[in-house]
Amino acid sequence: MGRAFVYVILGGGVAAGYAALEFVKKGVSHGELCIISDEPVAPYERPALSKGFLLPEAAARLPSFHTCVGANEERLTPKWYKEHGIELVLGTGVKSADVKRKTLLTATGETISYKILIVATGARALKLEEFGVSGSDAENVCYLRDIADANRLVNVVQSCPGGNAVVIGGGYIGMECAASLVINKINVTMVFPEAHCMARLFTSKIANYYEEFYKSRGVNFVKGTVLSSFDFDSNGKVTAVNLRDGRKLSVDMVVVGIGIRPNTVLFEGQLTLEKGGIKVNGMLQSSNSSVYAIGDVAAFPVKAFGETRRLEHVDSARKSARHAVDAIMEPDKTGEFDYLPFFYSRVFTLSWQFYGDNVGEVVYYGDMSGGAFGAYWVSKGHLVGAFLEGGTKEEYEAIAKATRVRPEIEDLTELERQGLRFAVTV
Ligand code: FAD
Ligand code: NAD
Ligand code: ISD
Repeated sequence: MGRAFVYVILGGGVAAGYAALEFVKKGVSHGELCIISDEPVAPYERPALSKGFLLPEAAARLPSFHTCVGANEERLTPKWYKEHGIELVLGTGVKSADVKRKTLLTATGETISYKILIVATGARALKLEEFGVSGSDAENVCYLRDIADANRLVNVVQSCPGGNAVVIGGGYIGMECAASLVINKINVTMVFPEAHCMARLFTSKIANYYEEFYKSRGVNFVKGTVLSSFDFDSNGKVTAVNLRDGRKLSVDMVVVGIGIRPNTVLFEGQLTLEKGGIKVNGMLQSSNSSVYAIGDVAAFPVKAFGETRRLEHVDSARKSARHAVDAIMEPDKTGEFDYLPFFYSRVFTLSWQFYGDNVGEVVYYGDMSGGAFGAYWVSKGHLVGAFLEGGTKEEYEAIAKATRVRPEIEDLTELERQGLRFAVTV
């Protein structure tokens, strides 16, 4: 038993939604495209889960944040897919893939065949067990990757009003969830192994600004140590977090954000992998010419840096999706993907954007005592990265443009003196 499609998108997250819209814009025919997702809902804007979804009042709920509203485009509801003749196979995991035969086997036992496959399987949250700690299954320990996790997190927050939470991890999930918990009047302690938060991107000076802001909102920081075990009550609920430095923190709930792993397992031994993801070329095409990869799972050449990168951000998912579809539908008109890495976050009243690469020397500018501030990264005599907190739309566009242009920088002191003005005049 099986069905056959011209195009199959495996995975139903951000990249899948943006790919579907692009297929329709490029004139895909009814019955040609199928999306298979193990999530029970149509593609949605995952970033909403750690922000609007967690608000105590007027929280975002589906269908309001189906893709592609995050990029101010059409909102693709299940009705939209139906109207455009796109088969949405939801709540259905794919258990195996055979890229030679061009088939996928679903958990329901159906074989779905394709001419072109787009792998958009994203990533899974790393579990504490992978770091030697048990307790992920406890009812008050939360992860956050999908809508089921987000619903669970909301229920746990509501079960302990005014309670104590420990947030494990000082990356994106840790920072955004800690802020959302504070807004929900939960007392938060963040625990992470590094010397400062957001260690993959922020310098210690930038991190210090955010940590001080969080402290002013009541967040405690325990840095340079990790969780060693949990204490449980007789119902299996976590009551305390034991840290490797010997401290014990009493808790009502725990949120864990300790990184992700791309979902490549179906393709191991079948496609070339790199940087933990599926290696693709500038057309997002893998080592098998009938298979493309987009979003978090794709390791693609970033032209500006002359190397292959795997990015874990929504803008990259959206744009790699569009580019892959263009490459499939209009190969003669489509050049190589030329992507400028873009990351952002919004917490409390704060909002930052970063473009490019955080390598080389750092030049700070602006007002860290409350106004807009930022930093430039300069490597091999060129501007390669730019960060801005509290900018206007025009200012963010300016740092994006400046980073793309990669102007030569001769004098770091002059760059510091000009500050944001430098980007605006590039
Ligand atoms: P995903 O959106 O994760 O989609 C993958 C899909 O594939 C999922 O539906 C999954 O269930 C499905 N799938 C996987 N394996 C199978 C299988 N075998 N069979 C069937 N289906 C399968 N980035 C930003 O830049 N800014 C933000 O503010 C931001 N906020 C975020 C907040 C949260 C809570 C999270 C978790 C991520 C956030 N990100 C943010 C990252 C961003 O959401 C991801 O980069 C983006 O979702 C990647 O898109 P994707 O389509 O590659 O993967
Ligand atoms: P992350 O990579 O941003 O951060 C992981 C954090 O885990 C590290 O900063 C570190 O503090 C911590 N850590 C590592 N090993 C640990 C250990 N043994 N014990 C305790 N802590 C440990 O990953 P994340 O925060 O889990 O986010 C998951 C994914 O979601 C990422 O791909 C991220 O890009 C994405 N996301 C992005 C945004 C955004 O772009 N605004 C927001 C939310 C989530
Ligand atoms: O990019 C994003 C983001 O940060 C969100 O919260 O997309 C979502 C949507 O704006 C939610 O509607």
